[in-house]
Amino acid sequence: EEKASRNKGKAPHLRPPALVDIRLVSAKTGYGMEGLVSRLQRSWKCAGDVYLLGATNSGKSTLFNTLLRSDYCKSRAPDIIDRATVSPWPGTTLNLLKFPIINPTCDRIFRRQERLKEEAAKTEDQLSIEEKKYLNQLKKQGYLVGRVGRTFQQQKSSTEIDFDPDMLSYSMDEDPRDPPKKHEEREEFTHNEVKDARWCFDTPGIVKEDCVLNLLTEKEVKLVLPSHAIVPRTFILKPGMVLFLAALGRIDYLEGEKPAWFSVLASNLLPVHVTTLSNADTIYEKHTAQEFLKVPMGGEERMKEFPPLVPQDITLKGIGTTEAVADIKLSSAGWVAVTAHAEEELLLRAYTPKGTALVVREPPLLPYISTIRGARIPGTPAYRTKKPPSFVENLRTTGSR
Ligand SMILES: Nc1nc2c(ncn2[C@@H]2O[C@H](COP(=O)(O)OP(=O)(O)O)[C@@H](O)[C@H]2O)c(=O)[nH]1
Ligand SMILES: [Mg+2]
Repeated sequence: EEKASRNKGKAPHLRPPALVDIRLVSAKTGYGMEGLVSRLQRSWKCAGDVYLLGATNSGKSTLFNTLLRSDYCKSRAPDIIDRATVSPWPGTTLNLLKFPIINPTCDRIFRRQERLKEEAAKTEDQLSIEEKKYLNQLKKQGYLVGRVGRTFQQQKSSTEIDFDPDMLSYSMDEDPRDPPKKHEEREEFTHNEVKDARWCFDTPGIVKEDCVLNLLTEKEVKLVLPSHAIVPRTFILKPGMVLFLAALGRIDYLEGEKPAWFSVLASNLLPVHVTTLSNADTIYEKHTAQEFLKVPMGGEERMKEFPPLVPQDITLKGIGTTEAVADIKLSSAGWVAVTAHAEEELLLRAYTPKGTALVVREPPLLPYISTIRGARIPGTPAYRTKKPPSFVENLRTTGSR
């Protein structure tokens, strides 16, 4: 609405183009990717080049790499283009990487649909040993898993006769007279392959000023950015208790009647420590930059250059013991979903390093997250963790699972 009123007076060519679609995907596990490729191909007629834009570490290069090995990219390109550098360190994508986008001709779309149908009819047991192994690896990385494949394979060597009708039919973007090169030769695009090509670009991305990752070393960033599926960790806190997420975030439960649940969604490698208000400051001073709180690392020397934690008071009103009322987002270190008894008023004080963003997200992203927990560990405020099962899209499920 705000956008609409801002754009009202503007000339049509100054208005940002309308949002045409939103997709939930994981470039890392392939979830939703085939759907995204089909959607992008439907826009072929109206689109020119494609740019992947977003904040650093939002996953542009990972998305670029997944698109590179999908039907979105011309079949010769993955062999030629070095895969985009996926790096946890912001700004490492230095040169603009690009690949040529395949022209989705009717014939190609038909063959792609046939392949997708075949894939969806398979069960997990019917996959090859390698595919199964790969799928299990993906399940460790995320809860939503998908499989990304290619319909159009490049002829690999002159002995393998892999009949490709696109090589013989007349097409606008490829010259059928241009024979595929032998594998040993250094591959390069021919003039015909690139002269009318549309390109998909990876970009270095936008640096967010108030992001905690800017304050961290490469080694620290690797611990903070989750490499595996996050296992939610829930704790029950009484008023007067404090929760630390490494030394990057702190939440004090200052006032309230009843205990409340705090579910941490952050890299599994970041320690969570629960203590009391009276011990919190000493713990922070003594253990920050030590093994105990893990990040930042490097002892007193490191802490000299690290900004202090600054507080912000937050009041929340609970909506019941199964549904979180809000997320407290501790910059990019993670977030904590707070679940409290209905009508219960809480006063919290949350901290992030000076200059980094603390955001209260209401409503929360995953309202029922506190219900995914194991049994309470006796004598502690912690519950055993419970890893939710993964879901694989586009595979027929067997009765046994
Ligand atoms: N779970 C998950 N992690 C991702 C996804 N995409 C990227 N990542 C991770 O996020 C980090 C940054 O990704 P990268 O592609 O380098 O981001 P870029 O800076 O936007 O190019 C890496 O550690 C990736 O493994 C995704 O779809 N799911
Ligand atoms: Mg990148």
